[in-house]
Amino acid sequence: MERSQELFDRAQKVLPGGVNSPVRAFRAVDLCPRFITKAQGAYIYDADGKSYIDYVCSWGPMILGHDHPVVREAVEKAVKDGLSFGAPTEREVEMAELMVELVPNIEMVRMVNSGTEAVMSAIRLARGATGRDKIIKFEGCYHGHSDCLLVNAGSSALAGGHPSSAGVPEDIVKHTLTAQFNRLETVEALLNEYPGQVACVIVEPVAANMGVVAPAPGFLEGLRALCDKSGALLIFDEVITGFRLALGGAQEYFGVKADLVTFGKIIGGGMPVGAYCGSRALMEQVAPCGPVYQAGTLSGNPVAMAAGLAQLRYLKAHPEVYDYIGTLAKELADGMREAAERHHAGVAVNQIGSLAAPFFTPNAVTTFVDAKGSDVGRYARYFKGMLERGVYLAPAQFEAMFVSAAHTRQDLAQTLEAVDEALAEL
Ligand code: HOZ
Repeated sequence: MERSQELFDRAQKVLPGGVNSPVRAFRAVDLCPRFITKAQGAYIYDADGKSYIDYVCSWGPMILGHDHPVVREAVEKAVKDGLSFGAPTEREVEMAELMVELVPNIEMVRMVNSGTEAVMSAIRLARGATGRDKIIKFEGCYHGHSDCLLVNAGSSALAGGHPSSAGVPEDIVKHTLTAQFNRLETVEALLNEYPGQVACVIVEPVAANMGVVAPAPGFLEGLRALCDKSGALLIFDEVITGFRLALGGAQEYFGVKADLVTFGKIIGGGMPVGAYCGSRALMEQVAPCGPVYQAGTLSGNPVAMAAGLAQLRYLKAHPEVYDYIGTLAKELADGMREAAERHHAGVAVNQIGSLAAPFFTPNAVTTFVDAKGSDVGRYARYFKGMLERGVYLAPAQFEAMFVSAAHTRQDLAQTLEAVDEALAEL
């Protein structure tokens, strides 16, 4: 750990908290972050030469594992032709065509550079298209760090104890209304309180920034019905679920139609990308077709498009990936539950598709209130135990575990051995 510590000491002098994104600082687990030098398959390697089975997977996009040859070769080839043109390329068209083919209910795509940008732009579009200002989000759901969405947010905003941010004008967040995930009645109440004023309801179809919480049966369908009734648009933030729960994302997995869908890192195969998508009628409200302005020099970047296209084409050609990662995640969750029972650890494990999360509470976790009941101190001790045994988890309770196609049953067995020992130590 000496080299990581040395780098962290240097980093803290020139980067706030020593990092470029708060969760990486390991504050929620009170440790020195591991500085990563390389990654391969299911493993990441730190600056001290230690390897870890990686369940962060760059927060989701490495669904095929790190350094997948198909993605790497596509990037190497693209780099030779130039890094950025600020002009249209054929690859952007191919990428949008593929997304329209794979994702239900979308006809057009606008590429951006991150999930934050995608969601921020989708909200603007929803407001522009409906002529309404208010939006409804869910407590503990995280949609990136744009002003109007940093209200009662999840992820590291929550782990750091600042679910809403300083520097966000009250005038802006007065339009952000907060409901409770899996509590349809809280959405209905807000829509009744502000009739004809809500532009959109935005939801992570699987809440994956408060740990992992699946939608209760009927919840997403209920949101759809409430949106239809009130004239609000339904936005699925699929930054985490997109191309991960299924090739067509949460819309396909749950059979519920969204009006706008946002994607993030996974469509870049590890490169910085995001996108928002919807019907032609909605998307043609965006500049240069319509009055909703949004732009970006690096949007549709040729190298990022090459990486994303390679990954999505691979997923399309290998649908068995979804069965594999889903089965592996289920075995992982079952094994974690068994270990928790063996040690009377009082741990609830949620899993859906290739996403999983343990909560350090004996109670079932189906809402944000339940998730907040987790003992974060115990999570931190568990994290440390796992890290020491070569398993790299999210360094905060309110995040997800991601299983990739590169994880093997051997990795799983090793992980469960570590779980057993780490829980025994608690
Ligand atoms: N929960 C975040 C991604 N959805 C973690 C990534 C970060 O904050 O750096």
